[in-house]
Amino acid sequence: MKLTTILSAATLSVTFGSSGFAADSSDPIVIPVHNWSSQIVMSNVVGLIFEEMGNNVEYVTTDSQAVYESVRLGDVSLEMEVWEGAFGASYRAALGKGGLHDAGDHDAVTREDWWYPLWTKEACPGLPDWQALNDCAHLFATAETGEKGRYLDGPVDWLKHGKERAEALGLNFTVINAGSAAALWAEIGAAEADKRPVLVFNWTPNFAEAVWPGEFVNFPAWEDGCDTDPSKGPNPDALYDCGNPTSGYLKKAAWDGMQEKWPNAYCALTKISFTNPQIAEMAKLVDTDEMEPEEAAEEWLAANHAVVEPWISACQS
Ligand code: TMO
Repeated sequence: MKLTTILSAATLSVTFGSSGFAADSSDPIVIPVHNWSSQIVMSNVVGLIFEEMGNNVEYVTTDSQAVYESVRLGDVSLEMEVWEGAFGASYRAALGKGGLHDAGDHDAVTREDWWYPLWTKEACPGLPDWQALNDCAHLFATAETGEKGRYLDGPVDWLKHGKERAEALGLNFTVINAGSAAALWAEIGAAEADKRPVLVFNWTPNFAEAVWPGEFVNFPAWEDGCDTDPSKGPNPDALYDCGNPTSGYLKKAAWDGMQEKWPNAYCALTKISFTNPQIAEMAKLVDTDEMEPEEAAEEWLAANHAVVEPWISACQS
């Protein structure tokens, strides 16, 4: 090769290498997946984006609380859905120990809490105020719960502290953990035909809002420290006597080593930001349209490539 050719090749890569000479490691970026549809689909969409940028990726199914320790230690590389209500405490604990950091917020605004389909309010018109719940508890009673109302909370690893909430606020409800997200949708579906009042854990953005109009119960407003300081919230002796944040964040978290090991993928991660409708659509493709999450991710990405293209092109070396 002539010297001039070598020089101009070097010049070209300086000119066009938007992130310098650093190339991403060929080691797989390890992406954790959990037990609700939008997170699984979104994680697969992001995996496809990284593959399009020339990276290798690997998916691991992990507990949605323990994952923050795994990100901190670099066993997994990132987390795509840090919901403030469910995971804020575990995320903050891992942040405090060091090893992971905030990789930016999604555009989405989130809420996770006790929820009912609208027909429930016809039977219990004092809703959505939480103080209406005890007068209506009998409407939610089942053979299993006797005199008390039934509240179907999320799977245990979402740590919703429903039992503590019911106790702290003196609610005449038995709190039962669903075995899976699907069990929540089955509970609503089974109540729909005869418009039976039903109370379940739900969240937004989700597919459910397009299927069943409904409302969250309004609990005493969230105060920082409600989960660590009994003096927060209306019951001076109890934790968890507040609702979840009503306009919660949805963050991305990254292992501190990610930027150096996969600079281009990391750059894209910091730019990725999904909206409420985009996340609801990811869930719908699985929960309503019954696609496999991998297939749903391909479908979503094919329909929305223009959304992600700027994140890729801004970060490719
Ligand atoms: C963590 N989740 C979105 C299921 O509430």
